[in-house]
Amino acid sequence: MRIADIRVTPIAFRDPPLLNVWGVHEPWALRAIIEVELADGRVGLGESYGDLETLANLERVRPGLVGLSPFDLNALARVVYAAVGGDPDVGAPFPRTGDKARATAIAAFEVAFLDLQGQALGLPLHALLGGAVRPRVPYAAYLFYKFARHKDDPGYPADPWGEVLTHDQMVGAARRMIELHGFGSIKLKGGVFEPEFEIETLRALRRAFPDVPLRIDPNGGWSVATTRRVMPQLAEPGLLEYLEDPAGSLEEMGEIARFATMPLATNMVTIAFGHVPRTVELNAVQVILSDHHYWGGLRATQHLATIGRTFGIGISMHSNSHLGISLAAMTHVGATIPNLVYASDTHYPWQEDEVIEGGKLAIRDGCVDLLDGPGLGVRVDRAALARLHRAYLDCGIRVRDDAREMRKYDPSWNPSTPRF
Ligand code: GKR
Ligand code: MG
Repeated sequence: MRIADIRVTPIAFRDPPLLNVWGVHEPWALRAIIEVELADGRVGLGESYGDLETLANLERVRPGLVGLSPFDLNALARVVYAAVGGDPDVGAPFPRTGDKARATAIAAFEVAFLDLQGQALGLPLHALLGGAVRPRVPYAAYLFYKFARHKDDPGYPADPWGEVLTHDQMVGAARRMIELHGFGSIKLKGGVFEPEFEIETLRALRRAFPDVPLRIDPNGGWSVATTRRVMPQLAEPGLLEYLEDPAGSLEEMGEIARFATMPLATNMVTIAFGHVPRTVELNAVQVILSDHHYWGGLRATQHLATIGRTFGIGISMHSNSHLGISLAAMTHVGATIPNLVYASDTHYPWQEDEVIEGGKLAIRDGCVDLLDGPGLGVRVDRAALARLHRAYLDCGIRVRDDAREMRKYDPSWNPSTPRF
């Protein structure tokens, strides 16, 4: 059972004008779809980032994988290390390090290898990963402030969510998302407006949904002093489940942890195994949002969960704009992690395009049910893949740049953090 061919196809799909600390989402989000094919025609699938750096790394790795068995995950890692190289970067700060590039490449192919293993054994991926500990995996309603439409006409109709710039509009968006998908937790993407304004939005959400756990994530947009200033408001009883990445460095998060009255979460300061010792030393975060796409794959996510259990750190999962192959992979691994104690992030409800057969996976009662087909349990829709690849070729975006997009609305926009 040997790998005969590998295809990496960059795609672009429609993305709404969602706001964050760096700017606003562009009309097209990029991903790469990975197909690892055996001589008998069976195909394993992966989904990763579609920026030029990731594509170049995947391309460097690709030829070395032909001829391997999809069961040889250690050989996959060796090929990636040899092809991507780079510094060990242990403890290097966000963003991107050589460590992250290697972990990203391993993850992209590992999911496809595991998909093939599952197909060969007739087992769903969650069974291959040690067995499901829950019948479905919970996700959170991921709310963003947003513009009603993109600045330049992207050639497709505006999204159905409209403008979300006020507290009432945010409550409306939450209501719609909960009606559509039954979410039982809410995450507010912050770092867009003054913290006091965003806390007012949280209070409005709390009034509208008294029992739903709430989180806010300013993506490192607040200074330590600002976080200290607003802590009494954030600490209002029952307001927050956790506070995610108020500040952008591990040391600052450690400082905030000394006066925060709620758990701190991160997908920005602890993003590689090399960051874990310092994280623990500082007690900087109490929740790590894993992301198999850059932690090194599904097995690495399980390793991280074990480390979390060792140090009493809760585990959840982070997301970027993504499609169904990623959601399937997250759901399989999420089902196997006993200490996945928080509903995970997903941008999926914001996405209108899909690359898998049968269209979008369902999120019901805030959860994705386990996929029980062999392997990942999803297949690529070749016509959709060709259409979204065409969109990639046509859209002209090659690297995500939310700041460049924001400068179309505000030419003086400066994305440097902390903003507040
Ligand atoms: O999609 O705008 C966004 C998010 O801000 C994303 O870029 C982050 O990576 O979702 C992420 C987060 O939780 O920080
Ligand atoms: Mg985050």
